[in-house]
Order: sequence, then structure tokens, then C-alpha cells
Amino acid sequence: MKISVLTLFPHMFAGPMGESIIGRAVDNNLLELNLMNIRDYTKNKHKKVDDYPYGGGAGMVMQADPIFNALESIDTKNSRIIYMTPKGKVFNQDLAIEFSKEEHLVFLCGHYEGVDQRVIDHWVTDEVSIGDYVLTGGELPAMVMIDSIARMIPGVLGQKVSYMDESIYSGLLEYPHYTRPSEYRGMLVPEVLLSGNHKKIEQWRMDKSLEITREKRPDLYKKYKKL
Ligand code: 6GU
Repeated sequence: MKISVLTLFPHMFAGPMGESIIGRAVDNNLLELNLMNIRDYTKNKHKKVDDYPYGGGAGMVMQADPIFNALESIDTKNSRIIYMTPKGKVFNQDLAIEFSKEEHLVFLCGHYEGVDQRVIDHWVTDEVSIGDYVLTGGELPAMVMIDSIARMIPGVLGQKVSYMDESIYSGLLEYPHYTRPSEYRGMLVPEVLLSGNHKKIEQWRMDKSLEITREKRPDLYKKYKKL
């Protein structure tokens, strides 16, 4: 999969997208990350990317021209063009799965008061938010989405770990995990996990998942029970 990011702050992506699982996915060519600095696509001497809003009001608006130029410099034929905005549809696991099947995703990160509406009307296929709170820009939301989408690309998590039996995907929250030692400061690992009885362990994990979901996320629990 290829992911292009249009941003005024490409350096924000270097750390988070260069480490651990996502970093390895890039190194192994399972994911191509194309970071584009919108400022590089200005045609004025001062590389100005924003201006005052027509009609007045606080803040600045990102101008259409640099963003149009940037988008015209790449192949957007088979692409979803995603604008990060608190006004968008709220991101969830189903959307992550849907986006993970695309060949090219383009993330447009707004800053200040956002981008000129004509960019959205002309280019954007999806407006997405990551939750009901306001951030200073679309970069962190884009990284959140890239992380959750990239880990669903076949091969990214490796063969042993599967996203299919973890929290949310199944509709339930995950059971608790323990590792050595079996006793730590007087606290014991549940006996059943040391038993070697795989059927019993499965049952215990399922029971715990149900219990934790019912306690912590009654909304998910009700949905699961209705399926
Ligand atoms: Cl996508 N952008 C901004 N600025 N704030 C947000 C958001 C996006 N999602 C939640 N809050």
C-alpha cells in the first residue's frame, strides 16, 4: 500500500512512523510513505500557504493553490483522498479495515482554521475525525489512522499475531495477559493459565472478555449480545 501525506509539518511523522511495527513495514516495503510538504508546492516567492478568511473572523485558512498543485503532482486515479477534520465521520475499526484494502491513500492535514472549501469540494473523497475533541491540526489524527490501517496490511503484524482475535475486532474487549514470574510480590497468575488445559484456558479468556466488556463498555456488550 502507498500512503501520501500532505502536511505543513512532515517532520512530525518521522519519529512515530519510523519506529517499531510501522517502521518495519516501511523498511520491508509493505508500506510506502510519501511525505509531501505543502509549502514546497507554493508558486509565490514567500512560500505563503495561508491567508485571512473571506467574511472575516479569527484565524487563517490554508489556500487552495499549493494543495491543488501538490495533488496534481501525484497519481490520484485509484486513491482515497482523506481530509482530517473534526467535522468528519468518526474513525473506527470498520473504517480502518475498509481503508486497509485500498492501493493508495492520501491524507490531507489541515492546520489553523482548516483549508479552503474548494479543496474539499474538488478533491476530497472522505472527511474523517478521530473523535469528539478538537486538536490543533490533522497530523496526529493522520498518524493514528495510518497506524491502525497499516497494521491490517497482510504481513505487517507477522504470522503469529493476528488482529482478528483482539479487542474491538471481535466486538469484545480483550482478556488480561500475564507473563513470568507466576508470583510477583505476592500476586499470583490465575491458576488456569498454568494448567496447560487449552480448552479451559479458552473458556476462561472468553468469560473474562465478556465480563470486562460488560463492565467497561456496556454499549459494546449490548451490541455483541444482539449479534
Ligand atoms: Cl481529524 N482534526 C482536528 N483538528 N481535530 C480533531 C480531529 C481531526 N479528530 C478529532 N479531533
